[in-house]
Amino acid sequence: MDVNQEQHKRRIENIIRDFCASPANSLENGTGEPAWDDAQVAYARGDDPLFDQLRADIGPFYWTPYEAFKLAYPEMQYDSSELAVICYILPQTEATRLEQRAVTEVPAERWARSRFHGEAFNCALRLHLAEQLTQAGTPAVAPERLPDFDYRQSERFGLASNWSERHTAWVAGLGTFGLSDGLITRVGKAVRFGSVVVKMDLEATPRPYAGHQDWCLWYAQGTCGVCMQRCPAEAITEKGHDKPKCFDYIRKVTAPYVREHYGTGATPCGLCQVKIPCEARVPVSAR
Ligand code: B12
Ligand code: SF4
Ligand code: SF4
Repeated sequence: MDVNQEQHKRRIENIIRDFCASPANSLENGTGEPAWDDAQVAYARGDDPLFDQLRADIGPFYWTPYEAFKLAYPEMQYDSSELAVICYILPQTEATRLEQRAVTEVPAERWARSRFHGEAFNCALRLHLAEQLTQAGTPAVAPERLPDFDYRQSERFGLASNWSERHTAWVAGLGTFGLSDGLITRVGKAVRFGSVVVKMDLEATPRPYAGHQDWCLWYAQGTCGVCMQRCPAEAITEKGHDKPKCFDYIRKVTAPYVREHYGTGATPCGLCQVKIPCEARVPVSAR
């Protein structure tokens, strides 16, 4: 990597690391306990052909990095080769994973807090990173925070957002999809993601996989399927993830439960993200 590239990446990673080390990274449970472990960062090129392929697969409403950037900077002249996408993983802490492993019907308190306060932190991190880069002369935008970010109906995939954090992470080499739909990363599936598009020349992180499901035991070796047993709504089957079933369970059961018992908002569940072989690692051995 040339010196410039190395400097740019170090600066980006320092912004993320410093923000994660701040008191904002909190479960807000009165102990100062952080919501997230150390972030992992990777990069994709704005002109990676996979972004166009995703749009073709998901639907015309889906944003490429070029389109997301255009919404923030409509007057600017640029092409997609001048853009890069910074993707990061925020791993659940061991304490949160341990507590979540013990539950079978509704999420544990730490998990609910990480979905609510931890995602608020993630939203702030997306904006902070974009703002810091923009102030330093490299315009940037967090697509998930754009006013037009929304859900649509994809002909092939049902409910779908116009910017997918985990598809972006897949392009950036961070992981592959599992039977449950969750993206399995080097630090497992019990994580959240964020991303920022920036007008900067950054080398892409190599993708250490060929297929989009390579790191799931079910698809790679025809074994496992443990996430099916973990789902109390029977929303995961041999055919994959039934989104409407999952959505209904979260809206009707887990969201009201956490509101009443923990005083947290948002839509947590994630029982299928722990007590499974891919909880905190890639379960498929390198071949
Ligand atoms: C809408 C949404 C939901 C909805 C609908 C879920 C859904 N769409 O799958 C509901 C409420 C059900 C939900 C539930 C959960 N969610 Co949610 N959700 C989202 C959101 C906002 C948009 C997802 C989306 O529409 N993506 C676009 C569509 C097209 O993607 P998709 O249908 O999932 O993709 C499938 C196909 O495209 C398929 N595929 C088929 N063919 C091909 C071919 C190729 C080449 C590729 C690449 C893919 C592919 O791959 C995917 C998996 O099968 C994202 C945040 C974001 N902006 O990305 C979070 C997000 C996906 N959720 C997340 C989490 C953590 C959860 C929950 C655990 C809740 C919780 N926090 O406790 C559960 C887990 C459900 C599950 N089994 O995965 C994380 C994902 C973590 C992970 N490891 O994957 C995200 C990324 C949020 C974040 N910022 O980190 N979620
Ligand atoms: S629990 Fe097993 S089948 Fe489910 S996503 Fe993880 S590796 Fe794949
Ligand atoms: S988030 Fe909950 S309801 Fe949805 S698939 Fe996972 S375990 Fe099932």
